[in-house]
Amino acid sequence: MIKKFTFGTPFQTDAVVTQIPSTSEAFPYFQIHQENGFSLTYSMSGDDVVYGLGENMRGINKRGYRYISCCSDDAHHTEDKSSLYAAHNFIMISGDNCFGLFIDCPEKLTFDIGYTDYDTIVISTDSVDMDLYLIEESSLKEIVHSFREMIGESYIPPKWGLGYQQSRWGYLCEEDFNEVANQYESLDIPLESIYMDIDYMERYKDFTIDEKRFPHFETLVKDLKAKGIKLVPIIDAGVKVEDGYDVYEEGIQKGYFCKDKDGKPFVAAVWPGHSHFPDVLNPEVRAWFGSKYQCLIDKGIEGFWNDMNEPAIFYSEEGLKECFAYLDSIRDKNIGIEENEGLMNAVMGLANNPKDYDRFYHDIDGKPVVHTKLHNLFGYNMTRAAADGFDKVDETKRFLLFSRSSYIGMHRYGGIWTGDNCAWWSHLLLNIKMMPSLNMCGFLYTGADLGGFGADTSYDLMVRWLQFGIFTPLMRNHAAKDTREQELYQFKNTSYFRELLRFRYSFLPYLYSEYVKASKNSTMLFSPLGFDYPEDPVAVHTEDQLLLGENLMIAPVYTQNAIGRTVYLPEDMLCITFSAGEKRKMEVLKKGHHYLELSLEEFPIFLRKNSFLVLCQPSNNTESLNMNALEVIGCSDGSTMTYEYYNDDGYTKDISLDNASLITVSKETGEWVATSADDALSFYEITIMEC
Ligand code: MIG
Repeated sequence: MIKKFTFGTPFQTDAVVTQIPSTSEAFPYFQIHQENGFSLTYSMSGDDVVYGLGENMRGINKRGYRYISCCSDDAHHTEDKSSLYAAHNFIMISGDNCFGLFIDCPEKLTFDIGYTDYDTIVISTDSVDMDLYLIEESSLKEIVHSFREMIGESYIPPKWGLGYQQSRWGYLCEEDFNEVANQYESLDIPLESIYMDIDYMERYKDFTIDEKRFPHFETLVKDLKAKGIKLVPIIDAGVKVEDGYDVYEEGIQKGYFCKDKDGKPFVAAVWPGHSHFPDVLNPEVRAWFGSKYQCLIDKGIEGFWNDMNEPAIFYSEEGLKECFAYLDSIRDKNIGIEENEGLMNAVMGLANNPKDYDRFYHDIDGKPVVHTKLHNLFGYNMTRAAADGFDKVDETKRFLLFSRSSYIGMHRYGGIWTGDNCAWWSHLLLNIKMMPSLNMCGFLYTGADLGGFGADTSYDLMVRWLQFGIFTPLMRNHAAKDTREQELYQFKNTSYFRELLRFRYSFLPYLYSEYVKASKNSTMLFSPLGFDYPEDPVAVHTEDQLLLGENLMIAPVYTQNAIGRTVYLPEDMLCITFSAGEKRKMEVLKKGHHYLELSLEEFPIFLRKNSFLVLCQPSNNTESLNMNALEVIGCSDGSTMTYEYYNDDGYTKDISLDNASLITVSKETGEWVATSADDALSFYEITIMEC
């Protein structure tokens, strides 16, 4: 049951697809204060658990800290940070009361979840314009289900988007891309795509290609495609100010850029230097910006990543003036503590200065609205522009698309990656904990920069990170300029990586099937244990293990030099220890805690009782993967088991669970057999353990 409560005059964000009339009932559970902005206060009981907030720092249970929804380009997300690149204003409280709350408000919002006072939640904003959706159901799973139905189906990528992807900021020219492709090919390591970071563009101008460094762009795209490798270019939010550059000139002519207070196009500096932001909140501008992607699609490109769309700003002209004015004021001073602090703030505060968001305006139905009021919608609408543009090119085809910044609603148009993490063990753990929170908010196509973006990675971190990454839909190894090279062929033990990635491909029948079901049925792909075992307090407070789809649990190793880890089983389960793709050990373990020995090469998966996993023969590429010939592994007490298996061509948008096949595994005259009414399916190996 969902109720909508409207305060002030909210901006229509299109986050929600089912229209619900606002109720005039009083808003329950919370105390509302409307002086000095707006705030909602809720008293938690002793063991309330708070879920949600999507892309954010800290745990799955958000209690004890303060989070700020304000899309931020912060490349140093240490534990003390409160905002990342997204604003996902959905929380669920589980305790004496159990409900979900979505705050549809694109301004900065603060969620104090027991930070100031451990037993109190205070949600606050500067203004009063918002829609609140209160979702009351009998379980957390049902709350998520209702919420996700309301916000619409999650984006489903083309199947190749689930393959292994390689990226690095620093591939400069055609030779670099060929080199990556050739290295992977010669070592026989799977590779599905290579990402083009900002250096492919002509001086960082969107929708251009540097012809000196890419003299045969179309041939490059074609040749790599022939090897099963797709190129995925980046698109930045800022459009370079430069006479003669068509995107700039058209945008100026039609008045499509965000304006400053005097009505002139607002100048912000980003990669290309002085730039303007397309006013993507305006539908006409969205259609225009989205149509620009076609020039690359015409050259054979089938996927994109949208970056810098918080939007990130290195400095504004006014901000820079203020900075220089301050520097002038201390020029002849003997710099002591105060001036030193001022000096640091003046320079360091130039980039992503919140004051700049007050300095430009969107055209909303002919009226200027200051960016601050709508801040969290920019990346969402840039990505929506791209998705709508792809539909105009070919509405039957799935394109790969993900964004850095996002707001709930964007999950229908594309995925997100989780931004500039670091090659730190703590960020591997953060990656694990963030996945279910993202799924709650509709973001299924998501993943982190595997191996870490900033800082130099290490072999063991890469191994452990990939042992988790093989389960995340967006599986991309990406690194920053000037860091240690981390393509998998840079390490000694390439055969291990080959087998590990090949395992990912054998796992795709299950992952793809569960992904599509999660999108179509509005369910979680990764969920916290507490969603399925709400009565088990240990399960509820376990944050380093996740359920994956309906049958699996994973428990990644995320610490340096570990030779094993403790795992909590909320019920008896079949534990399979893999070394890359090889099954080392299979045993049924009892409910409770277990210490598992796991060498660097090994990782475990766990199957729930009376369920099975479908795998296929590995391959180096989704195109050559046969997802119709299946291996079945499971555990049963003798009962017959069924699984709804979904598969398709991976390219068209015609996706319906009506086309799923039911697989039945039953014991007949002492032997386990797998059957399906779908003649296309065959089963080459069946292993069922008694449990
Ligand atoms: O300010 O395009 O998060 O993935 O490699 C850095 C260069 C801009 C930030 C993205 C990162 C990308 C980088 N970009």
